Amino acid sequence: MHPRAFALPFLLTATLAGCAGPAGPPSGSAGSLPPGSTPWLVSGAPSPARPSSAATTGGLAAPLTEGTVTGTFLPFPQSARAITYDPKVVPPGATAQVSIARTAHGTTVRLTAAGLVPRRTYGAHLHTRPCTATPADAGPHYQHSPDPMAAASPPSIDPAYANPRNEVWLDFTADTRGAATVTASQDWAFDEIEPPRSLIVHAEHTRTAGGKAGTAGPRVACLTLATR
Ligand SMILES: [Cu+2]
Repeated sequence: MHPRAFALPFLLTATLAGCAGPAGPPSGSAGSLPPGSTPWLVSGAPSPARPSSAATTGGLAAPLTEGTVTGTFLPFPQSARAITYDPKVVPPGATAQVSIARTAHGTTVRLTAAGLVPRRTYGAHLHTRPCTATPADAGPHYQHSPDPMAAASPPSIDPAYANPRNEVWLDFTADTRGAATVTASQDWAFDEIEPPRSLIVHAEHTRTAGGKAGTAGPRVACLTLATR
C-alpha cells in the first residue's frame, strides 16, 4: 500500500487507540477503545536532568511493545529521548511519533514526522537499543528472525534477513512541508522481553541488494521507544 494512502482522520483516531483488538485492522478501532486498553502518550520534551539514563542502564524505562511515543528532535544533551545527530538533515525542533499497535494479524507500526527537510528522502528503521549521544549505540536493526551470521560480523546485510518483512522499515520522503507518514505491517509480534528500543532516521533510503541490504547511510536522528 502506498504510505500516503492513509487519510488524516485515521491517523488521529488510530493514535488514540492503542490496541486494535482482534476484530479487524487498525482502522476498525478508530474512536472506540477495546475494553481494558490503556492508551497513553509519552511526551518527548527535553529531559536534561536525566541525560544519560538510557545510555548508562540500557533503558530503565519499560520497553514498548504497544502504544505511542512522541519526540522533538534536539541535539544531545538537550534531549536524551529524541536526538538529532545532524541538524542539517534533521533540524532541531523536528518531531516524530511512533505508534505500535497489535492487530489480529500481527503488528502495525506507524511513523508520523514533521519539521524535516521538504522533499528529502530518509531511511528509517526500528533498532534494538535505546538512543544515546553516540549514534552506533542504538545497535542493529530489530529482526524477527535474527541473522545468525550477524552475531559474528555485524551488521546483518543478508537480504534473507535484512528485509522489510523481517525488520521494520519506515523509509519516507518528506512532503513539501517537511512532513511524512508511513506505516509498516508485520505478521508477527515484537518480543516481549527484547522489543525494539529505538527509531533511527538515516540520511538515505534503505538498500536491498546483497552485501548492502538494510544499509541507509549515516544515522541522523534517534527516538527512544520507551514508556517514560
Ligand atoms: Cu537503521
